[in-house]
Amino acid sequence: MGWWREARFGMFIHWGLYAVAAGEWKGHTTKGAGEWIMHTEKVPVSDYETLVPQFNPVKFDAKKWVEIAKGAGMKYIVITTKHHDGFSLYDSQANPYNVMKTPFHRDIMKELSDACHSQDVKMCWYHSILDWHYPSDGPKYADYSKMLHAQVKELLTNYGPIGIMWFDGDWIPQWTEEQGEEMYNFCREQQPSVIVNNRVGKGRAGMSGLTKGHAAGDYDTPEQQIPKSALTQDWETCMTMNDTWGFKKSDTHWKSPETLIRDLIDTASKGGNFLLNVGPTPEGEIPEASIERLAKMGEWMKTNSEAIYGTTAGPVQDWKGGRTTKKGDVVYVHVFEWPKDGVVELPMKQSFKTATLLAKPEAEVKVDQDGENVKIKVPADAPDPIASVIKLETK
Ligand code: FHN
Repeated sequence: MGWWREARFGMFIHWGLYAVAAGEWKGHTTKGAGEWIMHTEKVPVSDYETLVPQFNPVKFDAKKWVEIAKGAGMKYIVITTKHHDGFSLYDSQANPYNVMKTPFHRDIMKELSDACHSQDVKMCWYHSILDWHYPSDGPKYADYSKMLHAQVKELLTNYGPIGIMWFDGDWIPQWTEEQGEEMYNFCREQQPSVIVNNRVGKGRAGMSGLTKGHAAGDYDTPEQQIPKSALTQDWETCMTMNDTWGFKKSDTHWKSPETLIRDLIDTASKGGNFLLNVGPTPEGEIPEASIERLAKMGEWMKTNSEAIYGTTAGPVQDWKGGRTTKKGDVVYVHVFEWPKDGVVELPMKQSFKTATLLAKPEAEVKVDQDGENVKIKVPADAPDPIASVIKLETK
């Protein structure tokens, strides 16, 4: 888990036939998320398949997508190789319902994995156990499970080193914890160092993304929420930037850059990873609104990434002034509300020798300890209105 704990920040990509629908079906805007349109609008398989000849994302540019992720400070990319609609974005022998049957006729996963490997970004695969195109119930289920294993084998054999197998659609009754354990081992047989999330089995059953008791998988996957407090096991929050995972043209409910940066800090302050989603357009572009927000996050990370990468949960939790993260003896104080009296106060008995503003290392910052609290005397103005980081060192 070393690289994963170091990374702290990744890009989720939900892309597939549903991007062509863009959240609309026969002139009606779907209520649910873009990638659920086949189910929400009760689209028969044969009707949904009419999207196949329309999938031609001529503006797709793997190198550009990876540059955007890297520019935001993201260290890994998790992309939907197959979502619940059953359509695969790569040249699959196991699943003929795939991108090679579209006018685009290119192996998107090959192009993206090559771009990731050349830019030192970890390539990771999302793969749905639930499959609306291949009815995975009743006697046919054994055949489906064979196809599922064959796809996982392709994905872990043909595209170089893969960081994570990110399973989803785990809730279907036909899929059991035992099958999850077997699939976990199967993945590790293909690539011994691949990380597998807790949706490979029934790990997230019963609680919002937290593993109850023992279940297969290397980390927990809370979704659209950041746990209230630090967890003991490894975990990653996945989140949308608006309200949909797959592209939906009507969804312009974008979170602000401030919210997104503070969500990243909040997640890291509790020892978790932040997997932030983009839903590319039918033309193959990451939406402009997403690019703008990722660029703002990248600006903040350029100055402050040492307070995120490789950190663990901070020593002060539930602090109203902001958050804390930790790296060995160093404590990073992420100040959200800059103090009017020029003193940042933290309920900590520990003493520190030096305090440095990451955004203004030349600024004079004094740190004292009054027995109960650390008191940091800071300049009148916050160097960064969203989050200003103070690095506290003991030596
Ligand atoms: O149903 C999916 C949903 O479409 C999306 O992929 C999210 C992302 O984690 N996972 C499932 C809902 O939990």
